[in-house]
Amino acid sequence: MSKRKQYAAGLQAIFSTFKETTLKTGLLRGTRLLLNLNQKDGIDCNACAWTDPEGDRTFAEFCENGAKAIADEAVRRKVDESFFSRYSVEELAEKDDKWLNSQGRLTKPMFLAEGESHYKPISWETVFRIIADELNQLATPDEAVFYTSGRTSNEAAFLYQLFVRQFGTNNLPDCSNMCHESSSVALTESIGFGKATIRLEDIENAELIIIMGQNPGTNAPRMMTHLKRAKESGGKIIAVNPLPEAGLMGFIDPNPQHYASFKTYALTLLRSKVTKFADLYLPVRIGGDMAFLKGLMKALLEMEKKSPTPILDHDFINEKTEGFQDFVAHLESVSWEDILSSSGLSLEQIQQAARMYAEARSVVTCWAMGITQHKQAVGTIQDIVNLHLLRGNIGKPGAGLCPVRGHSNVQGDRTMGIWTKINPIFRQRLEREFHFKVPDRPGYTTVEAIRAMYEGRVKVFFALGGNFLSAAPDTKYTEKALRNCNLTVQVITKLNRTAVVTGKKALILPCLGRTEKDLTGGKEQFVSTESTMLNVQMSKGILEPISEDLRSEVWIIGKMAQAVLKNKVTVDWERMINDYDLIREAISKVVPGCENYNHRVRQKGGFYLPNPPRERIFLTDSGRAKFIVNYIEPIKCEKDELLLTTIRAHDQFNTTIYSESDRYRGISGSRRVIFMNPKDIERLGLKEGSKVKITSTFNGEERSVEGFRVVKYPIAERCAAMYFPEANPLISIESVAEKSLCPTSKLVKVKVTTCQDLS
Ligand SMILES: Nc1nc2c(c(=O)[nH]1)N[C@H]1C(S)=C(S)[C@@H](COP(=O)(O)OP(=O)(O)OC[C@H]3O[C@@H](n4cnc5c(=O)[nH]c(N)nc54)[C@H](O)[C@@H]3O)O[C@H]1N2
Ligand SMILES: Nc1nc2c(c(=O)[nH]1)N[C@H]1C(S)=C(S)[C@@H](COP(=O)(O)OP(=O)(O)OC[C@H]3O[C@@H](n4cnc5c(=O)[nH]c(N)nc54)[C@H](O)[C@@H]3O)O[C@H]1N2
Ligand SMILES: [Mo]
Repeated sequence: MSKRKQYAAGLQAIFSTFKETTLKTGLLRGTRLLLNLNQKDGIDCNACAWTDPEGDRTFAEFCENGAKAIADEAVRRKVDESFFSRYSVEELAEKDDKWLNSQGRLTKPMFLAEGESHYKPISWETVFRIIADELNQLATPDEAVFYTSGRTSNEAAFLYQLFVRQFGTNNLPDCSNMCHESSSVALTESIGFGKATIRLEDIENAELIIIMGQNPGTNAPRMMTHLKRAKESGGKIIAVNPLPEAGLMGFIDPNPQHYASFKTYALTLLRSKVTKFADLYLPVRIGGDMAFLKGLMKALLEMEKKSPTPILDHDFINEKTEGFQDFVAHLESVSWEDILSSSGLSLEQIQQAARMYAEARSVVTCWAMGITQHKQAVGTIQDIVNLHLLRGNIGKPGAGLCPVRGHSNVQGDRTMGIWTKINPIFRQRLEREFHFKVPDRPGYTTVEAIRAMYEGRVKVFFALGGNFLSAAPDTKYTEKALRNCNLTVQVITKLNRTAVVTGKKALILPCLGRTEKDLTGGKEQFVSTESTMLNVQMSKGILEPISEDLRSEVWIIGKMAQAVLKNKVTVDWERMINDYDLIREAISKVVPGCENYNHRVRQKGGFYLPNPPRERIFLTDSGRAKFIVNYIEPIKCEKDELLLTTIRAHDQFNTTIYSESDRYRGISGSRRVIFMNPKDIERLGLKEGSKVKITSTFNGEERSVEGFRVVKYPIAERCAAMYFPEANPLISIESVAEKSLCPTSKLVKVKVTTCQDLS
């Protein structure tokens, strides 16, 4: 254990960056990679979806955690045939994700035949025969599920959904179903558009930035530079989070090119001169954000009644929105008592936030998983929109909504059609271009797919990236679901639990990562991705692939499509996989906003997709942005129950764990901890360091994990936090967000008791 940090980055971030890259990839290779990262013709960093700056870029357009992610992919250690003959699948299934990942890069396609104990090497040709045999003998195409994680490129994603829909199903769940699905659903209903309405310059020009349920210092570190610029031009920050995260409190910019001189840079680092971030930190109770937002809006209405001049933007409300009167009536009916008890905040804190909101001429709200992974996530996000509509804080400079997307291309994958539903224009164009009928039945989302596998309604599980088992809720249930399948297939770069907890048969298909050169079709290919602020850019790897048996995702999909669809083919898959420009031509014709894709993606810095709300155009049925009423459902807890949230440490990328430490929160040595408020520790008769069992109850069913250590932490009272994915066995498969079906990974009711068998 070390001291909890009060700011993010600084000297330690620089040390960590160079340690990670040089130790894992070597000094030269590591430096080459870093200098190439996020440059205009370089590699799009695979660590998060943050947007790159528009103008000139500095030589260091990376952050500590981007460096870790890139180094983790570019490791030189290999998992080869001998590894798989040494360990049976059963033995591998006993290992955790950290161990599996640390074995190195996968190098050969491997097959686990039915009844066998070990994976064996297999040729690519046989791979596609096995997949085709299995898929073509299903009673219906809906018995197969095709998952996507958000690192897949636009080109691969477009081809994948085309294949899956030609095969005959919309079963295209993705990691977004566990991530920002709530944002997409909420925003589409409210403003007719499911993405961010801002660009980087809006953050820098905002007079107020509200950061809710997001930990930027760890999960989007490049955002810190823009927050710092906003602060330097007089902007204020309100942080809403049950944990006082280091990156919300302050920042020391580690990029020398962001300073006027080397001297100021050196002095800032050496003297630890922190740029203070949060002007107001609100330790909201877990799940209390909707109550907080309603309180803030109610306070605004009360202020307006007393103020000689209007506080709300009535012109905007009249011209651009609908539902205002009903919404005001709703706010008036919500009691302060409910607001205060649900949010866990005081009236003064909420009123102060309201004053700051009213004083700011432009406001940006950013949010992430602390908001989306809740039962009432969609309603909460709609209240964020309502708040912005009240003062016209959308579609004007320095103002707007910013769901900060996670995986580096999760947003692009959705734009390219990875979705269990389909946009009508997209559908029409896809059918016309490729002469087939897209199936009507909406596909299974992630949670629905798990249930379907569990119940035997799905027999083949194919994953384009990701680590489904560890990422999904209800680990034991999901494990059974996967084991129920006839065939499970993982297109991955590194070993993970989903590759070793398998269906009756299983395939591991090793693919190229972003850092590697893609020479498919005998020429250097590039791919493209979309950032959280709708910037589409190319990405081109520079390293020699770690093994000659690796294939690109595009190649794997194209070959699979030919093997499975055989003579039903209406797409020239072979030409497309040999020349990605042809895929991009198809994207131009099918995907709205992607016209002339080949040309525009080659421009330095790429291009932006259309963003109607940024121009105050709302593509809802009425053409107006909607005030939508949602009601607070108070979360009732028993006396000895706590609300548990599951969070990421500084040394992990989702299910990929780099080390056992979490520097900013002062944790080292073990991730098996539970963060608790000192008062709760005392009230429950526990002690700092106690080894505990954590039990969740949902719909009368109990789930538990044990052997976790209590850590005293300034977390909001009656709240607790554990790391994802260690805590996933506690989340019931039935516990999902309304409308979006996102697992409620940030809201689990638990009891914490001392472990019987341990001191
Ligand atoms: N280095 C690194 N970068 C990443 C990732 C990674 O694992 N590592 N993952 C990527 C992905 S896929 C994603 S989606 C993003 C995730 O980025 P984040 O959403 O920042 O990640 P989480 O750790 O899940 O953090 C959620 C934050 O919400 C807070 N929180 C929890 N419950 C509540 C609540 O009820 N209300 C409020 N207001 N706050 C709450 C937590 O304290 C925490 O600060 O990051 C992306 N970038
Ligand atoms: N309890 C809890 N559960 C959560 C969350 C939470 O906050 N709490 N967060 C949820 C969120 S936001 C998300 S996005 C999901 C993440 O779910 P996933 O996206 O499924 O999981 P990852 O851990 O990102 O996937 C890592 C694996 O991807 C493979 N991989 C890496 N790079 C590439 C590549 O370039 N191509 C291919 N094909 N494979 C690659 C590697 O083999 C690696 O093992 O987890 C969700 N689960
Ligand atoms: Mo995510």
